Amino acid sequence: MSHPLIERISTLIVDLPTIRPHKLAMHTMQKQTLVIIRLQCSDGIEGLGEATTIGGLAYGNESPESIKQNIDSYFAPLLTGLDASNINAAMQRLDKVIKGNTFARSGIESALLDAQGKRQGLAVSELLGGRVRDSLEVAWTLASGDTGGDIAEAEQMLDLRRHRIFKLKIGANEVAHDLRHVIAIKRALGERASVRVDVNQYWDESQAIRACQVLGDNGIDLIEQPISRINRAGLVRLNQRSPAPIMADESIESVEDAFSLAADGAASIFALKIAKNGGPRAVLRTAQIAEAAGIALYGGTMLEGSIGTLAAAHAFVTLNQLTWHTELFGPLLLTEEIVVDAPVYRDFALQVPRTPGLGLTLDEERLAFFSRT
Ligand code: MUC
Ligand code: MG
Repeated sequence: MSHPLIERISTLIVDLPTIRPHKLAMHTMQKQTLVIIRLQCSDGIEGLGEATTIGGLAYGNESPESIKQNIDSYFAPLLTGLDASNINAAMQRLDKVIKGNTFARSGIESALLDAQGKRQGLAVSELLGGRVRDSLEVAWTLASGDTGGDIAEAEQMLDLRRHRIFKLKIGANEVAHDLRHVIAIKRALGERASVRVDVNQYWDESQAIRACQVLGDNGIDLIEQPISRINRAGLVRLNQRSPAPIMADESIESVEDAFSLAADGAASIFALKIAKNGGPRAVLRTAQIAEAAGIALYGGTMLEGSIGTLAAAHAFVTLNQLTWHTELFGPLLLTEEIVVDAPVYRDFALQVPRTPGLGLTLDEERLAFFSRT
């Protein structure tokens, strides 16, 4: 039997507006930029992937422009002509000659999985060993920058039965100001919602010691990446003394990071992101490390559009326990779509399609309209 070959890999940068400014400690988003990957195979099947980050270089080591350039110049020539149905062989070829670049790698792995799923008539979750759930509860991030506005937004989400878990992005302001903001929101929502914070590494240990105590004492359920990923020893100490559990996000830039964090006891929850680990299969290796170490799991996002969001979702539905649920709300933050059928959100959860591959079809007209030329 002849194998389908990878014939061509093309990349497109797409800019989509957000529904409101999204204020993070390191960057205020007015739009999101997606890198869309189209992987054409000799059997006529096309695999779709997405490699997306936040705020150019504000979050990680790769920007949309560098992702596109690196895939075009380095990834595509290595992969062209390989067997499209052998994902292990293709990804190991990349491992051999390309260091890092997990965001780009994740987009490529997603596209290979999408193509193989379409070829075999299987959803990506089935290729990954089989799903144990059909939907994923999804948190919403309150990041309008205004306490009253955030409370109104949360109330609306509760009324719509869209979200009942809220993550607050803090760290840009004085600690005391941020703590007042968080406590006011928790008081307004009470037991109707789980309220969590993401500091995106903006505190130092001396600030975090007290702030974690105050947050825990005021009913905040989880504290994400309070200090720099560089200060591993500080994270270990915080994990031991904080009354609210500490989640590692930026600390995990690879599967190997996950292993050393687990070995050091630096967090009791891991934020899984396909982009940080190099794809839906790679993120499951991080999940396995966490499971072995007794670390709880959370399905994170880089605020991807529909393609990247479903690539992550297909991996997350295969997990045994997802104690802290997910934040796969990226498509809901955007005012526009580039796929024909947008992912469905219902009853606080994302419904993960059972159709072949990722379960998405590009809307060629919308894609062309929003693509950079
Ligand atoms: C992060 O650091 O977790 C996820 C949701 C959101 O609003 O920003 C991100 C990135
Ligand atoms: Mg985070």
